[in-house]
Amino acid sequence: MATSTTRTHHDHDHDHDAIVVGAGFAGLYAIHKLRNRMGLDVQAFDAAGGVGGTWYWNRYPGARVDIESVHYSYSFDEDLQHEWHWTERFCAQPEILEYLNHVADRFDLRRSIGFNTRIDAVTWDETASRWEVRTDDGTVHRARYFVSGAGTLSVPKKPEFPGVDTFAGPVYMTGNWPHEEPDLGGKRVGIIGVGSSGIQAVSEIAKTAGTLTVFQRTPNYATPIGNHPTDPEQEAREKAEYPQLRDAARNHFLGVPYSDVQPSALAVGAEERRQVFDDRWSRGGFRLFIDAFGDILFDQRANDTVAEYIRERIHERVDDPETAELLCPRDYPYGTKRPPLETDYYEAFNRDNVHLVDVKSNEIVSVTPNGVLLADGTEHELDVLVLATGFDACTGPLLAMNITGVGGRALADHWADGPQTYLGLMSHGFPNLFMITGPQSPSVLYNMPLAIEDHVDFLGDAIAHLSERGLSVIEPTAEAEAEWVRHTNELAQATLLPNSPTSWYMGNNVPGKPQRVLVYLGGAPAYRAKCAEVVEHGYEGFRLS
Ligand code: N01
Repeated sequence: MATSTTRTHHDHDHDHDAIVVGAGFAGLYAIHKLRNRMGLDVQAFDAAGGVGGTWYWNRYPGARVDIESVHYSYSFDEDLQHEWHWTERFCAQPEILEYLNHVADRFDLRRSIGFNTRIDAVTWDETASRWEVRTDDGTVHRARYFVSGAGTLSVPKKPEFPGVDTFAGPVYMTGNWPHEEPDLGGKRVGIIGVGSSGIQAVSEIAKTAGTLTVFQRTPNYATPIGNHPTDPEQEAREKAEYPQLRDAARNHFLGVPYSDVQPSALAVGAEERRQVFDDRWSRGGFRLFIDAFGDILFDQRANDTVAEYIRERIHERVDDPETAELLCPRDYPYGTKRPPLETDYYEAFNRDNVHLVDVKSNEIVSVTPNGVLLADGTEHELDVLVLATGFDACTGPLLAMNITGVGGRALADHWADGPQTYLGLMSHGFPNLFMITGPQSPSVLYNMPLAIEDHVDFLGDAIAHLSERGLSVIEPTAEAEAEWVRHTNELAQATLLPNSPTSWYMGNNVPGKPQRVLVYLGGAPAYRAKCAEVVEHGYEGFRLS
């Protein structure tokens, strides 16, 4: 596996057709599409020392995909999907990183990427109709098109705990885990946060730490992932059926070829419902969510049935009833925070070395040199502190680049009350700036590699459409954008999502962030149909010039 740790700028030539941000799933496919398939001059940048994006940074113990690897992979190249072998149903981070390195080498993408390079400012030059992009080494690059593959969950939330800098031991963030695996053996480890990252990390760290103290504010509805080594016969079957599987995935709400959703949890009797949940529980994966009954995200009473089922199962798995009850979510609907998938998470709390601390009733007031101090004066002494406190999702990665559009208007000002986009792909006043899996697109609710391919194909086709007509600028109209924002908000209001007090889907996990839905909730098929219609109608809602 080749990696690059040096800067690889093309100092002799800073003018490009397209600048791409990121070398994760999104950036890599964007380079391939625009450079290899369309023949454009492309320069990409990534702050990391190698490819991988989220899979480069999130190296914490237990980091693993939660969509089956056979589906969570690129579909753009037949040979690639046939030659690659996934060793497990849900692969761990090192294997996904290896896959992305393989893709970078196989399609010769690395030479277009400036690694260890962060983008400081992105400014629209109205006279030249080009983007000027300043990197952290002071270099300015220019390009007709700016394509952000900066990710949705790539800016970790700033630690909110006073005194965190005074802690005597190391502080590790799950979203920026050290490359040299820290030795947690025998140490007193504390972890704050029980989202998908915290839950995956707890299961693993519990095995080696001397003690593991889990600081939980809001319990989560975690369900079994059901991981196992790849079955060779199933793999052969899936490879033979890949075109149909991909097609079925793109036609499913979540972008996975699950197909057995029933309309309503309330239309069946308790016994039948239980059988459905038992079946989903034993098979593992995301099937318990939307795929069991179509109304779980929309009807509180339907949602209550799955929530109660999960609480029962938590009580069955955790020996101490008080700990079990503390682990049971009770005050928000299932699925309104992204449900984590787990292996032996609840069993970790049956170990003598693992302690659960409720920091909702007894808040964290600060981090001290010795550990974590709670409101009642209890100090938990620690050698190592792990922050699994989440991300400034969806908008954070774009706003971090200091983007300024037409008339010197900052994207931060345009989005002061929440993101405003058309199709989650572009914003009015920011011509030729494409956001792969941007806010208000299905993004994280649509199997990411496929969501990414759809967006890159859309923007590639749009660029080709312009160039075939001797045009060079595409920008959504203010009206189309306002209507899309209205539509995405309306869709969210029809679901239970706004009922979660701290969900990154709604932006309310970050203090001070505008509370607006950050994802499109109409599902992948409806979204894809809308994008196709826009193209069929000559890029309806966009102004081309
Ligand atoms: O972040 P989160 P994450 N005091 O926001 C707690 C993807 N992902 O990194 O709920 C105390 O979900 C916070 O508590 P609360 C996936 O899309 C996928 O875990 O705000 N606690 C919560 O418990 C996922 O949804 C995988 O009360 C504080 C936790 O920190 C997304 O990334 C694996 C706090 C944050 O949970 C984000 O997951 C990992 C405070 N001040 C991630 N601030 C896969 O399986 C925050 N918390 C593929």
